[in-house]
Amino acid sequence: MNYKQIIKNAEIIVKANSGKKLEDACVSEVYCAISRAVMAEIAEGWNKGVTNGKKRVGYLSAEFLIGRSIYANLFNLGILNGVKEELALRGMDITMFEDIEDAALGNGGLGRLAACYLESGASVNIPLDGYGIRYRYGLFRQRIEDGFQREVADDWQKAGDPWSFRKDDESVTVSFADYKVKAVPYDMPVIGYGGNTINTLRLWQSEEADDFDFDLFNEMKTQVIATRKVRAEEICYVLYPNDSTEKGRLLRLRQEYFFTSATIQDLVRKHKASGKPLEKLHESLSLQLNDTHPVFAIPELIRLLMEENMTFNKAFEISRKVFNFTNHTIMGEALERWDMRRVKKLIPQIARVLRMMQKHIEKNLQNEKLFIIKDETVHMANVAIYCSSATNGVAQLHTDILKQDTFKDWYEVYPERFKNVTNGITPRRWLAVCNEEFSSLITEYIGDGWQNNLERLAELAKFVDDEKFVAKFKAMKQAKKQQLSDFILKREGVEIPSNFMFDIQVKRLHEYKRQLLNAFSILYYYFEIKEGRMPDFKPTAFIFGAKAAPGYYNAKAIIKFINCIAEKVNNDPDTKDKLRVVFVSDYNVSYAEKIFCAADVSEQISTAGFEASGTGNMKFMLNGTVTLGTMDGANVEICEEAGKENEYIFGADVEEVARVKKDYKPYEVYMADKDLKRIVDTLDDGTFNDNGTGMLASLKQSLFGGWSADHYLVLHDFRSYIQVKTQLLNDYGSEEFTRKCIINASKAGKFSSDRSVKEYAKNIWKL
Ligand code: 26Q
Repeated sequence: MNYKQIIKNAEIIVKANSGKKLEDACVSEVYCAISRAVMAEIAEGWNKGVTNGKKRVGYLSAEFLIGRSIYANLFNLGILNGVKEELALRGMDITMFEDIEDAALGNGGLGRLAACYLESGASVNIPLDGYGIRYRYGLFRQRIEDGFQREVADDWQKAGDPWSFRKDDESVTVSFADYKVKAVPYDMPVIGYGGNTINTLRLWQSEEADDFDFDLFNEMKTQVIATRKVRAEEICYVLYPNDSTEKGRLLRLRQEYFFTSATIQDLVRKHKASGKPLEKLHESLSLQLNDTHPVFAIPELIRLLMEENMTFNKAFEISRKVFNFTNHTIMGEALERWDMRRVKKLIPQIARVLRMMQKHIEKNLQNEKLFIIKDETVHMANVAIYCSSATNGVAQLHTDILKQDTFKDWYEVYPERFKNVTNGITPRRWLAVCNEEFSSLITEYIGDGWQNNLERLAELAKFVDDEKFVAKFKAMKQAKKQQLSDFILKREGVEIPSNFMFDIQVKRLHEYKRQLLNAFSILYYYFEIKEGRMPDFKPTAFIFGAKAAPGYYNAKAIIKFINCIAEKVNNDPDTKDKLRVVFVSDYNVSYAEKIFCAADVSEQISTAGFEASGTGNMKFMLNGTVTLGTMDGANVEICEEAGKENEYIFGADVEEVARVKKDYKPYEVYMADKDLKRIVDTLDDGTFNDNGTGMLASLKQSLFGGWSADHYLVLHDFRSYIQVKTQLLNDYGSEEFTRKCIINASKAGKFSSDRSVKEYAKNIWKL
């Protein structure tokens, strides 16, 4: 693609829109103009891919955590540097687009995975399209006020949405019992590496079904007019900010049916238009269900096939061949269930199909452990497993747990349906674009080609003892740390010296992810240093980034706790030269791009058995960082690839967790360890002030009280964590440590999402 032409076209667009010269336009005008110029340029090639006769795959997901599109798109088209230079010639800096909001149409791992998979699909030339919801507001933006999280609406389209084409003529109608809405598709191009394949992310927006009713207007019933509009538009109003559960909310049910019905109607209509019989739908279509959120697509497809005069049994068989299901969470409370009375009230046409499915399973399996509906509750995961060809976990350990535990009864009946596909990340966004310094170093030593063949990073192993390479690697890391330090100073007003070790934990805030354990360790080192027991402690900065679900009280308490610790530690003259703590606000994809590449330590410390995979762990590894973690999720495979001796592993493994939980007495652990007791006591002994909310004290209580006291074994794993973390702190700065970092990057090849989507294509979609 000709970048000079793109800029020339952008100049014309700006002139047409505002009469201005490009260099006089504001950031959002330049952004929209360049994006639109690219859209014009790719339009033709984009439409080509859609018409080939082979099987296409739809990735159905309630979330796509896209982040910023402009840099990644320009990069994949091969014009990022060219555009940068052209802008510079006009006195503009391409980093100005950092003012453009992320498209944060997802919560965390599951949504970001969907975005990585689409990018990889296009990059390895797999016909993979995404289908989801065009939320008016994405994941809330986070402000930290006096150490507390406050949520602010995320108006992600503020600068416009130049990466979408609205396709009015492809709208469909979605029917609820009480009203109908129009679903309007907005198509975003998914540009693969090299720009050869462009797939589509189709996001549906809900609007009023009928045109504006003039009779009502004449009668001055404007209230009625407004109500209709609001009722339709509220469906896509906002992304649910919960990344585990959200029990029985009606609007969530509407969202799920809205986008799956629109998607299935759209696909069935296209299939019919192709002239092929619906009996052969599975030969040209596979659909991947990203967790249970899109599972209403199954009864919807059965319903539509039956409307075309197919029998239930036939419709079921075809649907079973079309669908596949990915589970992303082990935790029982995250398994979606809906009260059938609600389903019936809102979408009776779907309630009927679900009942037929229950009859079908009773007749065919006669196994009362396996059901679709039980006690008037529909279990969405069961719908998905029963009416699909494959169910997969997202890391080997996770898949093992699904087979042995979560879906044991299903596994016994359908062992061949259970598969593993370990997650991956796109090396374009998570290395090539976000870490130019490391990218050019890699290319200098092993040449190009690793960008779409990540296994080639293994060739770096040859240079772990090459002094020049090692020195350059260190300089690269130092440069990235300096950049992050500057950014944190600007954004948070906190000084993090770049010669400190950077120990980083960024991910959603959840008790099972154990940010609290990390916080406890900081207090441990704080007391040790303050009281002179650790004279050789190497200066360390502990960096956190996390959003808590707005209603998750303990998670919010942990944010406050970390901020209290930061204030204490950063301002204490006895420790400020050795310890810094910062909780960065509004952690998102764009912040992540600056953070992963600047880390010395990657904290992956979930209670074993609870983190399905993790993908942040892979982003750190790819950028040359060691993992301080438990044997959980994909950490296990990171150890397999890089060698356990190159990571810092601690704590109970899955077996030990099970053993300990049988007779766990957290209060005794606390009483028996005076350092630990002193640390835990800071939650309610007046060390910190939580503005009278009582949040910190109740956080302490959750470690002891009730049936689920210290459910995530924070106290149990504390000593093991401190021991390994202290070893790590000692190793930092040594040749040996740098070696481990480099080995990690060189062994990250497996974790490319190119590998993951190829496995889906071969083992699940059978392309
Ligand atoms: C469910 C019902 C109603 C509202 C919201 C939800 C909901 C939304 C998001 C439930 C769960 C999620 C997100 C789950 C998630 O992100 N899981 C993560 O998936 C990653 C990709 O596979 C894994 O790497 C992580 O280990 C897993 O936690």
